[in-house]
Amino acid sequence: EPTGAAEEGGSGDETIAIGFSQVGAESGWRAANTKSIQDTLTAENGFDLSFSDAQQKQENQIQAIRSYIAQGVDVIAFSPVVETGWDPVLQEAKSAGIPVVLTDRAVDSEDDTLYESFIGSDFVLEGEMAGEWAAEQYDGEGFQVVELQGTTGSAPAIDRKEGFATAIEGTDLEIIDSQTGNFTRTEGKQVMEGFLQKYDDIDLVFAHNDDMGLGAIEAIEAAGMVPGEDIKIITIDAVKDGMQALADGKINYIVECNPLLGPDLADIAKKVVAGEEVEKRIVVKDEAFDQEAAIEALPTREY
Ligand code: GYE
Repeated sequence: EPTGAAEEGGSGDETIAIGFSQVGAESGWRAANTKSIQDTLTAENGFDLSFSDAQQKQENQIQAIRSYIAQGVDVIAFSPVVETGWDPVLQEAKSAGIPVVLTDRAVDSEDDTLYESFIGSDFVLEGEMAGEWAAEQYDGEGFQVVELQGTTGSAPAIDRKEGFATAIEGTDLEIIDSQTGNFTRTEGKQVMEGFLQKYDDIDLVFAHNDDMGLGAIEAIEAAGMVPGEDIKIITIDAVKDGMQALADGKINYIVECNPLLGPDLADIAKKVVAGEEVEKRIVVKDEAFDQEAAIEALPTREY
């Protein structure tokens, strides 16, 4: 394989073959994340991208990673659907000399030599920001809270749950039930329907992403109640549909999770392939929005 510079009128760089195993297409956040990756890891930017969608199944991701190893790509990137169970396949990549970059979600492994870098938000902090706002607004009102969790075993579900619980400790907000809606609108709606049948005094929904919150809105409206008023809603992500619902008063507060990870991934992938040192952890910064802030942000919102 030819290496190095001095080719005819080119960029001076060799194309980087990168395999990316995406979680799935479960949410608006995921769609924006996929678009960012596909728009950034382009031929013009020096990449040859192989992209696969694991449909929220770890075995599909493991299979995709194995096929990237077999292809002999220069770098593998993926967003692990769940936290545990990655050591064997990451060990295989390491033995093959192929660097791995984690984007969006973390793995739970004792051995941090199995990947080069992890680019993504601080999900515990996101949960805390959601819980702090809830406490500020509603402490003292004896609020009963139901929680719509993300995909069981995923980093954002585990961390957002923990962050929120920590932030409402010592207040009179009480989480009366918590179930997974798998980060999808359909399952968020179904789980909320179940909660509404089971409890007649739900005051607040904390949904681990906008899509499940949007599903909950449908269930609340179908039950003849007004989302954002009769039942308050806090979500995480701040994708367009969520921000629109916040602007419309159907959601009360959204903590952002920035999905535009393509540029950071391109940068890290280039460095890793060039054998440069990279930061082990790159934390993406997130804001939060109330109704007024959403109305202001919507016209120029990228995702
Ligand atoms: O919040 C959710 C998506 O891993 C941060 O996955 C991501 C989460 C995001 O399905 O909408």
